[in-house]
Amino acid sequence: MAVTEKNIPAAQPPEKFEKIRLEKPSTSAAGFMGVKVAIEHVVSEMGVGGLATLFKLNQKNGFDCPGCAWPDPDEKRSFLAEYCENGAKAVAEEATLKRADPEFFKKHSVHALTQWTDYELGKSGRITHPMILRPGASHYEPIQWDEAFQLIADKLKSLPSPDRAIFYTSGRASNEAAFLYQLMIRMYGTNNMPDCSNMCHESSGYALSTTVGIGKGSVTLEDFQHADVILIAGQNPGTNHPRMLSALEEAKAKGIKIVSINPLPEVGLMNFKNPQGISMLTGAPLTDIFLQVRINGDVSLFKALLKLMWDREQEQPGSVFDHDFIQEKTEGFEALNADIASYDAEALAADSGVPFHLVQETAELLCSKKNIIACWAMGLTQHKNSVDNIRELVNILLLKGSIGKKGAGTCPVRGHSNVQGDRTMGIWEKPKPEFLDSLHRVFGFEPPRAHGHDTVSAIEAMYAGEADVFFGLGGNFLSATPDTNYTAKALMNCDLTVHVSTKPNRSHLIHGKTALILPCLGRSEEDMQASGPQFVTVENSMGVVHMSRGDRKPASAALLSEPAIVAGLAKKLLGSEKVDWVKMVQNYDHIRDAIEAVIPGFDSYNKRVRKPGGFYLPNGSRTGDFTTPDRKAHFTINKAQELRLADDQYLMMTIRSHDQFNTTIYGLNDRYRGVNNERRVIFMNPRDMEKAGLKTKDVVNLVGHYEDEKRFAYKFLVIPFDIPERCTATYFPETNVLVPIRSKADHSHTPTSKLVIISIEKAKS
Ligand SMILES: Nc1nc2c(c(=O)[nH]1)N[C@H]1C(S)=C(S)[C@@H](COP(=O)(O)OP(=O)(O)OC[C@H]3O[C@@H](n4cnc5c(=O)[nH]c(N)nc54)[C@H](O)[C@@H]3O)O[C@H]1N2
Ligand SMILES: Nc1nc2c(c(=O)[nH]1)N[C@H]1C(S)=C(S)[C@@H](COP(=O)(O)OP(=O)(O)OC[C@H]3O[C@@H](n4cnc5c(=O)[nH]c(N)nc54)[C@H](O)[C@@H]3O)O[C@H]1N2
Ligand SMILES: [Mo]
Repeated sequence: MAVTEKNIPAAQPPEKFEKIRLEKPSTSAAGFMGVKVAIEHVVSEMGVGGLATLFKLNQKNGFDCPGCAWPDPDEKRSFLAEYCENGAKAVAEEATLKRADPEFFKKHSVHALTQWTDYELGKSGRITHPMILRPGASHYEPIQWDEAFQLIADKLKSLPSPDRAIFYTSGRASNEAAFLYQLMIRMYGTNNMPDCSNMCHESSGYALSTTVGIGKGSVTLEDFQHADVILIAGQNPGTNHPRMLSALEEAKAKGIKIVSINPLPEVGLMNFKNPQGISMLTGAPLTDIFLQVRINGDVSLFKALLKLMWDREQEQPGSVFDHDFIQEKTEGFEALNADIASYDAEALAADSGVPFHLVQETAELLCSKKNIIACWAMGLTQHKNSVDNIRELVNILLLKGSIGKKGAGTCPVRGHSNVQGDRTMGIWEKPKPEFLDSLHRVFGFEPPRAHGHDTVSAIEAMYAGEADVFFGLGGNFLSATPDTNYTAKALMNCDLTVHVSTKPNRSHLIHGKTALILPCLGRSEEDMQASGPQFVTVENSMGVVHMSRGDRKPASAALLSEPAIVAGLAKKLLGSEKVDWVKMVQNYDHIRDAIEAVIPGFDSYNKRVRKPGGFYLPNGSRTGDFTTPDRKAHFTINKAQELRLADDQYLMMTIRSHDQFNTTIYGLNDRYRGVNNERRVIFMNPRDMEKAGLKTKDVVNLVGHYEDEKRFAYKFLVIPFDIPERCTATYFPETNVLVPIRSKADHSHTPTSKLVIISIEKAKS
């Protein structure tokens, strides 16, 4: 077997153990403990004064939570503050009083910092000054903004082709920053705009736009209160979208049924105590039916449900499917109908790992109810057949006519707080021709038409020496992407790597010949420009565009806002003939005017977005107007992925602990899963442990198997857990080293972070 790359230790979190403490997993999420932990985080990072900041979180005149993209209620906002434990952690992390200033970088060499864990790196605090690592130097040193912009512009101008530069975006960038950024990049001449979406909901975007005509979800928060059934597949809201639990709790109180589809009995979904007040449910579980699917068993499960629904429809025609809707609004029913007829529901259920009687019970529910909402996240999107996963869910909704009306529809629950807005603003390597035509019309330049690199192909290009400059607007490219050793080599091949960041991360340490860190303001901070304090705008997971205004004193006087950083570079790179970059940033209303001129749906942007709560963007699938080329919603025929495991092999999913935001590690506890003070763990089924002769806390090495390649992740502690046999779970990003660069989803190219084939070896002590 081929061993792919030698591990580059500096590129990965150090293989050192903390002091693990195991408890029984929690039986309920949030509650008083959630408030306590939130307050502890805020006070330890920001002092007692920090608590006042929480009151502005997600209020109509406050700032948007830098955590997830779950929407705020249109009308009622909770009396305390519209925050959750993990939102509080996100704010504390950004608004920390700790500083990674020039002294910090003088004291610690880049090499020394590589020995720090991601947790330690993040806890060093906010970066205060622009920093440069010159060729061959051991330490970052300060640089003036002007000199930094000139250096980047000179390098970009010297490239033989603009396509030799890569411009990454992470989903926290505001609409204003994202719009200016893509404008600069396209005027420079490339569509090389990989973004975090490529690793996240790209599969949702692809599946939805090709079936229902728009890559975004169709439901609003209000719909949750009018559904009959809410399906939640491959999502852990208790940790990653905690405010969703409040919506689910309200729905539950109305008798709406909740079905969870997950290899893990995630505590938040099973049981939730509202930290904001007295629970409406006296401790009753949220989930009505828990379908403990094996990793990647979803297509089989959905097909089994379809077959059982189909059987009922044959017995009592018209009782299950919505034939008026199918007739009027859809395309492809005949083919799907013929396909379903060939399924064997019991065999499919067996393949999915879910007991047949639970599949029957769920099918029964779906047969008898009309309004279904399907929610999903990374458990469906990060597989080879992730587009099929989502299209199969869409099939269920379409057969029931459960989209385009109140209380029903699609709900891909987005990750980063403005990841959806960034796409709307044109951060995409495959821009639509109409969007480019618009840019041409408004700004009078010829935008590049050829598609650019997505995340995976950008890494491959840098690895192959086909790109010289990497620029990241936010994010942590090295650690968030797959195949850490391969990506490290790719970045190290560059002449110049630049990161616009708030805090130190591993991407600053694995660098090109020259490396720059450009520190920016955070969401909670006041953004003062020539015309006065500015607000920015963001779009949440349900297509609401609204303002976000910070008022804290910036972490350092030397910080620039993201729009100001982009404009500063753009002026040096492109001059001010076609776009007056300085004017754009003096007052962000000018940027919003430009957005209005280019992007449909933003009429009277400046006026409407000043309205508390903002406005909804147009969304055809919400109203049953499917904007596919033939104006129909499309049924699709999908396939389960064929998997063959050797006797000693397992499926591994990489998931988030309760104490992290992606690669930012808030703490070392995964409270709901009962793991404290350690992240280097692998969750296993106790029967698998027994068969493999493994005991709790045994130290193991993980070996990834892909085609004839092997990859290694060293030193993990075995933890027994309620997870299907042959399935295992580890935390991202510690095991990204095992996710093969070439293992990506069909169509969307999302790395298969939820399905890695591994074997487990006892480590030599
Ligand atoms: N606090 C906090 N909030 C966050 C984030 C964070 O890191 N921390 N990250 C943000 C981002 S960018 C995103 S994209 C979202 C991520 O939100 P999630 O998608 O909830 O995050 P993951 O931890 O990746 O969890 C995926 C869930 O899918 C399940 N799963 C894995 N494989 C499968 C499968 O094959 N089938 C099914 N049915 N389920 C499966 C896992 O058990 C887990 O419950 O959260 C956002 N919000
Ligand atoms: N194995 C595995 N890999 C995954 C995933 C998985 O589930 N498993 N999930 C994938 C997903 S869903 C996503 S979205 C990606 C996330 O990929 P990224 O978005 O690239 O990663 P983050 O960890 O969110 O980025 C954190 C860094 O952003 C910077 N930052 C924070 N706030 C700001 C800000 O306001 N402005 C700027 N400019 N910078 C800021 C900080 O310096 C911080 O270190 O990872 C993907 N990778
Ligand atoms: Mo994400």
